[in-house]
Amino acid sequence: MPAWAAALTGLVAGAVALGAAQIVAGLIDPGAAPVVAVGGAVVDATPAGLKEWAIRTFGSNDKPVLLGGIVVVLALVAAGLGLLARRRAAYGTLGLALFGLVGAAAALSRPDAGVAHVLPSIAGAAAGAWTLSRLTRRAMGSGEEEYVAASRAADQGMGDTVLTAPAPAGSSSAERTRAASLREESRAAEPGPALPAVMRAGTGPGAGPGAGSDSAPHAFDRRRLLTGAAAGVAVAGAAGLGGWLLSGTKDAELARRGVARLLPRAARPAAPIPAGADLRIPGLAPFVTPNAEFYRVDTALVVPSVDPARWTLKIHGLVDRPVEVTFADLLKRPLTEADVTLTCVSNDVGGPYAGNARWLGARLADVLREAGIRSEADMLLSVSEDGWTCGTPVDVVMDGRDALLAVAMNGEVLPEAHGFPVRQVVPGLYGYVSATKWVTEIRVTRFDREEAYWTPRGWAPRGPIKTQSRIDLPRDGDEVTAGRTTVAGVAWAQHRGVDAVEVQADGGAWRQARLADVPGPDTWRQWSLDLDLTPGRHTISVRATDATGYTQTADEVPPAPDGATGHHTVTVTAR
Ligand SMILES: Nc1nc2c(c(=O)[nH]1)N[C@H]1C(S)=C(S)[C@@H](COP(=O)(O)O)O[C@H]1N2
Ligand SMILES: [Mo]
Repeated sequence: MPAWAAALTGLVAGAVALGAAQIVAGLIDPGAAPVVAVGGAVVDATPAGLKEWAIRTFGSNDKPVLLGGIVVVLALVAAGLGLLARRRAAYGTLGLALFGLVGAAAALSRPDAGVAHVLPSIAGAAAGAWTLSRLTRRAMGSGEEEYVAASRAADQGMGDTVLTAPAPAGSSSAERTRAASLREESRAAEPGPALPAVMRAGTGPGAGPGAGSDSAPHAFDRRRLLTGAAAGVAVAGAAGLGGWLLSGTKDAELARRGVARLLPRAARPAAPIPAGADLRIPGLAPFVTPNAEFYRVDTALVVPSVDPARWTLKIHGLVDRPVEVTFADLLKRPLTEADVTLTCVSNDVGGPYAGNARWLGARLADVLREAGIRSEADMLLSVSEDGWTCGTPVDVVMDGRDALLAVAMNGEVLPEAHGFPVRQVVPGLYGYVSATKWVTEIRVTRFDREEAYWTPRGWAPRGPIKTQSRIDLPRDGDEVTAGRTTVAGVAWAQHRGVDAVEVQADGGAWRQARLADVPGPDTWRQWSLDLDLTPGRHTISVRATDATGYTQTADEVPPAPDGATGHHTVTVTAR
């Protein structure tokens, strides 16, 4: 078999393996699909710096990029296995088995894994191995049933067209000669038992009726390989699609719609957002970030799909009365509404990982007090459906701010990507230490006893949000018309509040920007200032002062370990 054909058999076998794995994963848990499981293991094993680089470089495309990269690597390996299998069929089987093992091990290493999670990888490896041998036999014309069919057809006197199948009209005599000489080469190179298994297939025990005849049981047949490959690709595609459909995205969407009808009104509604909170300047981030545009940061390659009917929140550890709250229990509580801006610790100065929403949820402090939280507790280790963990300081949650177990975002049931059915929201803390999505457990504990997900990966155990400001317009590198130019952006210092924003052009004096209204200290604050720009290049910087009187430092530090500092600066050219 020519090299390209061997590589193709490997590729198709790989595709069938992934398709089969996907459909089995669809039945069990989408997170058990080998590509997803390996991806998850890669995410967890990736050094924090590299992960930050990926988030910065690919933004919210980081997950598709990673999954795409894994698929490309798998494709190369699968093609390589096809080539190896050409030397010895067992190599192909062995390689696929090895890959099944890697997939199964990765699936088992996931924090939410059960024993059944090995099944997709095993099914995939088996389907892949079967496909590889089937395709090879088909391409080399040693498939037994073809010969049975052919000889039957011949008996019935309609043989000619069928009998030509193993050496079709399409294959030139040159090709056949080449195949034959390749065969001779490999015989010479590997005598005796080392003969490639494919080559021996026709002559060994159980060889078909056509074996040994000269009608080319071993001749490479391009057309039969290509039709077989096409069938394999179709099967792989159908299985992949089936697995995706099975994987419950539709169920979760239905469940969300069901919950929408149950969503109670707020017992403690938020004050209306002041009319002056949104300056409505084109290019400026709107005061309320629409759900569809809200940034998303998490380690979940597949959005966990949680059935609210089966969801519970277990609260245990340093409490007098451990409880397990159901979704219905939670909705029965008096719900609080709050406008809170979330911010990611890995946001660069001027970066996009901040968003503001109106959340509806039960007050976490009330729930913890009812459970009898003990005085020695200083950390809430919350755990999500997919095993991610987060450590939140108890004093912050208990100090009266709107720390919520949120069920709705901007008047809608929580979107799946933002934690459906329940997530934490704590004003003033970066997301990695507060905003657990798909939360299922809160272990009341101590910082000196437990570590959350990001801590051993180089991030600070505690993460209060640093006072920050951002210029949204003009954007860095923009060309503007000389003369009056509006500069505008947002500033945040959650739970302290923003008291002032100043703008500096070309290193000159700091000038006070006009501040928009805010409903409270927990949201970002829009600001704007009109500058007079002469023709030429200009640098514009911004800094905020929070309600404690602290003014943002100009010192630049990177996001790790506890949040970036420095002034956001843009350079524009006025013409
Ligand atoms: N389950 C889970 N929750 C999580 C995370 C995660 O990786 N897994 N990431 C956190 C981080 S780092 C941030 S910044 C916020 C982002 O919330 P969002 O995606 O709704 O904007 O979610 C937090 N909650
Ligand atoms: Mo984050």
